[in-house]
Amino acid sequence: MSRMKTCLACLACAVSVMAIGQQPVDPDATTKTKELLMNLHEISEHGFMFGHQDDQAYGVGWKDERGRSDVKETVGSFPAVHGWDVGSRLTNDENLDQVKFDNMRKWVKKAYKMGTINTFSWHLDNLTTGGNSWDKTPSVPDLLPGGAKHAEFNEQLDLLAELFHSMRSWFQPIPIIFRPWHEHNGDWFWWGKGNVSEEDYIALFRYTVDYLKNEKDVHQLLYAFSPDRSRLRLDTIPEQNYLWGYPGDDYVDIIGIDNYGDVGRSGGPDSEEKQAENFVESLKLITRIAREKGKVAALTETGLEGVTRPDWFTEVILNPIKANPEEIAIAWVLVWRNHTTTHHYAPYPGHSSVPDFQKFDADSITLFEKDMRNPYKKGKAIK
Ligand code: BMA
Repeated sequence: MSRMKTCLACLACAVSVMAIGQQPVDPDATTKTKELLMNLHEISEHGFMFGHQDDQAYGVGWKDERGRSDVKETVGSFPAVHGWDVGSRLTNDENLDQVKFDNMRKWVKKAYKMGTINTFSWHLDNLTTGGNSWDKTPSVPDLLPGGAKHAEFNEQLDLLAELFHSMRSWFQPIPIIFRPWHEHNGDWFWWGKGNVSEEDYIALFRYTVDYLKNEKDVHQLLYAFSPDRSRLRLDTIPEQNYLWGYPGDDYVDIIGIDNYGDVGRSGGPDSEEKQAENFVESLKLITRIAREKGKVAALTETGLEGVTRPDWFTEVILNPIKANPEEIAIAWVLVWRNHTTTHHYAPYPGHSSVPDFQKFDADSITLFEKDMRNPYKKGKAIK
């Protein structure tokens, strides 16, 4: 059943690569966090989990209604991965998309208890200007030690650590995949290429990880790196291209990618065929890099706004992954939030993509909550 093809020519090497990869970057990670990482390796070789941003918080036409989820209401099961965001500032009581942090804590716990996984991104405001994440004014040097906004940045990190510490079940910290400073090879965030030097980006990533684990004793995190596919050249030296800003193997557990440009968006440079080809190439690329480094690969964000193609889930996502069982091994695919009838990435009841989404769910390689057992116990992740 395993699709693992790492270094078949040299079994000893493959074994040592796997062994390295099964240790999180935080040597003091909790046992459950360590076992989660091992399970992610295993899951990625068998199939992939379906993830959705803010799934329990709101959907199309509802908000804060107990037990609801557009995914559950279309396929009868919650997603296996729950995405959350801790922007814009942790000094507020809700995030940038009006999810109250108190509610988020509750939903994270529920996701954990259901045997599913939580992942966090961070659309932090630009602390230099007071603008949002999309304010491109350079800010990273201000955040680093010695910078004018360093104390303010530490305050945000302190609150983030406090939030993570408060995410517990039976007094035990809930493992979380943290994905800070995402899409940094694009120029749309203040931490993105063009608004930051590569050296400073790396320093920011490392400072964030070191501060949380060494200063704040947060030991329930796996760390994800997730460049954006649109700014990755796949034709020439894609590995090198992918690794722009890579903080190092000691700082990254998950080799991610965000990809909205190859999944049917119109108005871009590439034809539908070219997009499909690039989609596959980008997933092969992260699989290759993850295997070389002993890490886990994941499609950390994707989606077609409004799911305007009714067969999107099977034709654009599932079938291309299924067609490359040896070369694509990703642990999850996360689609973005369901906000309105025009800004949503998962189906909702009555939407034209529901029948296809049900087919996607029925396929044996896609994993939803109902397929999960206990991803925090080695070897017991899926049913
Ligand atoms: C974007 C949009 C915004 C949202 C932001 C952060 O893609 O969905 O509406 O505020 O992500 O979640």
